[in-house]
Amino acid sequence: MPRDPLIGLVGKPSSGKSTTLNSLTDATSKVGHFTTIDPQRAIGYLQISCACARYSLSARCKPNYGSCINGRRSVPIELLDVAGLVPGAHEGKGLGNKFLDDLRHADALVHVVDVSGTTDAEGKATRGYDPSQDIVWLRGEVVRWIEGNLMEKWGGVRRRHVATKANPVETLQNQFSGYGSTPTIVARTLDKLKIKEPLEAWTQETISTVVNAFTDEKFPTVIALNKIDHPDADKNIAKIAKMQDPNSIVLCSAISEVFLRKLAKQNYVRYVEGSEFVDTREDLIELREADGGGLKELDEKLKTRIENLKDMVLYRFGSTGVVQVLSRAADLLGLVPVFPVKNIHGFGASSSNDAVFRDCVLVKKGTTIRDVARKVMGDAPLAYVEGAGGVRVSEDEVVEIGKNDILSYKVGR
Ligand SMILES: Nc1nc2c(ncn2[C@@H]2O[C@H](COP(=O)(O)OP(=O)(O)OP(=O)(O)O)[C@@H](O)[C@H]2O)c(=O)[nH]1
Ligand SMILES: [Mg+2]
Repeated sequence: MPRDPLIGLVGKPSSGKSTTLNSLTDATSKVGHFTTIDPQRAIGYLQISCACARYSLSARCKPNYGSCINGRRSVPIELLDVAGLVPGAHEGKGLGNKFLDDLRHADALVHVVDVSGTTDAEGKATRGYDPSQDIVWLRGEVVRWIEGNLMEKWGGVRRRHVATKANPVETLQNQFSGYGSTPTIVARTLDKLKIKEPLEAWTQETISTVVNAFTDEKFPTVIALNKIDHPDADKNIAKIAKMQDPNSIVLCSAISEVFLRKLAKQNYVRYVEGSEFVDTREDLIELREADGGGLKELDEKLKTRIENLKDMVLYRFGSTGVVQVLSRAADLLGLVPVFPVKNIHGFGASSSNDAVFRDCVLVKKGTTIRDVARKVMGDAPLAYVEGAGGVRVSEDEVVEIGKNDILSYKVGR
């Protein structure tokens, strides 16, 4: 059965992993140096465009989990806050081995980088540190952890490979299954590399190349440049932007998102999560909204903080960026939101006032209608499946955004 997708947050101590997690969830994981000792799982919300928008049914869209506002739906997704990694983690430094082990089940990683340069490689306070280094060494730690585990057994692996006349995909998959790998992932890794030598003749260099490519396939990584609210961030962002694939980078200020969500919860501001829109009572009165939207009065100190946050983050970057961090991870994974409905004509509703599209599941690209059925219904016997328009669809077909993503499963023999 396909597991729910899991996004792992990694980074050195004090880069802002727990703050990022908190900004995306309602959990309160403790914030501070080396405070995260055990992996913490929490539910964050991924913003997607909901199927209700396609049918102009947004007014009646009432998700069982998460929310949907004007067709922007927040779907729960599992996040894992891994404790801070330091250089040498793969050799056990700073409990690194244990922390790396926690990553095994992640489908994608978010590397939270302190782009302000105010913490060194170990997470200690400093000024002027070059955060582009963190991107390089952290990736190196992940690769060397996997490579180290493989090399420990390589002699035996090679002998068995020859003795059993296995193919390289089988042999490697046996070694990589502990990372939640699949034969498809291993096959894709090897296809891209086009290695000519047989596995038993692989040199150390070839093995490193394979592990590197496997890391790319198994752990697609978003680089979240955090703390953009800090005045030192700009020059570091510019440098990193030149070195990295722009698609892998997202700018964010986790602390700003935490602050805005807290103020919104306490009814001081109206804030659309992930957007640049923050309104205070005064703003709303100016916009002729009676009663200032029912918001509370702010004191001068809070007003100034909000103004600063708008100037330093929202107006310059368009948002605090954390919602976009998750969206980018979902893009890298090619996640597809699927909407199982009872009634394919009413989209879940039996009468015209009922709520529609109550359920939504996130699956990885390449998932079939049958896989989704197993996830949604377990072992219940399937009679047939209907797609949008009430047409029957084959269980072998793959689900995609806009195609086979609204499904009605009929049970029975
Ligand atoms: N200026 C600024 N500070 C931030 C931001 N995000 C986090 N911080 C601060 O950075 C420090 C560390 O944040 P944490 O979220 O605890 O960092 P962590 O990566 O979870 O650290 P460990 O659990 O020790 O690995 C705290 O003082 C946060 O307030 C941000 O966006 N901007
Ligand atoms: Mg933490």
